[in-house]
Amino acid sequence: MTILVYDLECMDGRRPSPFCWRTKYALAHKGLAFEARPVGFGDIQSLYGGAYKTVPIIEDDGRHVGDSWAIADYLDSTYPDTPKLFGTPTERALCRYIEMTLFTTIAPHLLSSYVKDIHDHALEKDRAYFRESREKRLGRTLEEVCAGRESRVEQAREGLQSIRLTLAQGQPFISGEHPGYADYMVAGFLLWVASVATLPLLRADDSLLPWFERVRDLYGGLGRTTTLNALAA
Ligand SMILES: N[C@@H](CCC(=O)N[C@@H](CS)C(=O)NCC(=O)O)C(=O)O
Repeated sequence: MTILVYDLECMDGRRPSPFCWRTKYALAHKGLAFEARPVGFGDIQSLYGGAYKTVPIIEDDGRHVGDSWAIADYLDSTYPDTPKLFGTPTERALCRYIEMTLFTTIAPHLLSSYVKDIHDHALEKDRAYFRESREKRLGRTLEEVCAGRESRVEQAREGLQSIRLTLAQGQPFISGEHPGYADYMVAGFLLWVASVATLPLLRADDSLLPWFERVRDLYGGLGRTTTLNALAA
């Protein structure tokens, strides 16, 4: 049985959503067959009678589940004989901590640096909605939000230092010897940026890059099934 995952689509085959990425990696981690079905921002409300405001959403054997964390929990409880995403409640809690760290140290800088790039790479039919909803949320035009973004890109780059230092402990993945949900969350953020960035986030010699390429190679090159701009320069 193939699991359907609704996956945010932008121009030219770009799949930018960091939350959809972690869900696709979660499915691959568990060895579950899935189809990533592209959906534009404006199409989400037409799914399942408007039950969800965001993607990812999965459909599995007639059941549908939204929100990346609820999906991860659903997959671990529904498929207990496949590799766990969260081996213990402690691992799950630590992954939540990593997510909150990403939300506080890098996400605001990334959003205020790349929100206009997301708009410019969105499907044409979605651009007016995207601009209006984000400008309402941010209280300024996208152009005003992104003005002077170089210093915030720098801050986001610095915000990734704890990940660099973790990988410098001699482990190939953030999760240790083997890739895990923490890797998928962080890689999801970088895939998001790389999908749309017109200003590269990382420097060409960033020690995160070998890890990032390693994660992109996983599961038959899952992280290579999307169009990317340059992440580093
Ligand atoms: N808490 C949700 C967040 C998902 C989310 O924010 N998805 C964005 C794409 S990255 C979305 O679908 N946005 C739709 C919209 O803004 O209309 C999760 O973890 O799945």
